[in-house]
Amino acid sequence: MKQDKTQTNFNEGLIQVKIIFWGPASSGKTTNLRAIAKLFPQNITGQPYEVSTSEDHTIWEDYLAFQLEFPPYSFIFHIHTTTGQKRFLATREQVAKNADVILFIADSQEHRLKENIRSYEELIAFTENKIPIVVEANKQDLPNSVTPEKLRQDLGLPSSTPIYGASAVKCKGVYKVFRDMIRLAIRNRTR
Ligand SMILES: Nc1nc2c(ncn2[C@@H]2O[C@H](COP(=O)(O)OP(=O)(O)O)[C@@H](O)[C@H]2O)c(=O)[nH]1
Ligand SMILES: [Mg+2]
Repeated sequence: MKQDKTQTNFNEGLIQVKIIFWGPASSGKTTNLRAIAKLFPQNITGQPYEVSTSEDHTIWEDYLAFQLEFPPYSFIFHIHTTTGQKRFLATREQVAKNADVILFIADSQEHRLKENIRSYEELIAFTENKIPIVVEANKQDLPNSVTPEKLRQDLGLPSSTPIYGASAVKCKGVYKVFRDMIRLAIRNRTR
């Protein structure tokens, strides 16, 4: 029987890390989670789940656990996506509590700027600069998307916050984002 290592948190070498995907409705949070599962099928552990309404909106969260061996340590990254819809702020805050790193997934399409700003401001108010943030400018494959640099300016990102362009449906750029996110999460946990 395959051992479910998420249960063995009494193991000294096991480090559990919490990662949150945050962003406006339909920016691609669930799609990013699926892209990670597709890129690293051998690292997925436990049972991923998605909780959505009938219109395919995430109502509570999606979840995926990702395991990485780095002897003598073993990392388990618990990735939760929050619901992007405005009315679910309380849910978002509940899910995002005690996160080690937050990935803000923006929808790069020009007409989504206002929603990106609203969601980013809400995130900053929530984290109060205590949790590291990585930003993904998703949907770069669409012709009406703005560049990551333009989005950096529009969101007013501090220079210390990394931003990457990506297309989650095409699995492009996701690896780089994921790598950086893990780096920051581990640094946050071990400093
Ligand atoms: N063109 C394009 N569409 C995307 C991309 N990422 C997600 N989508 C689409 O955007 C819609 C919302 O994505 P979803 O992952 O459900 O968004 P969520 O509400 O943030 O979880 C879906 O129709 C996705 O197929 C992308 O990189 N490019
Ligand atoms: Mg979703």
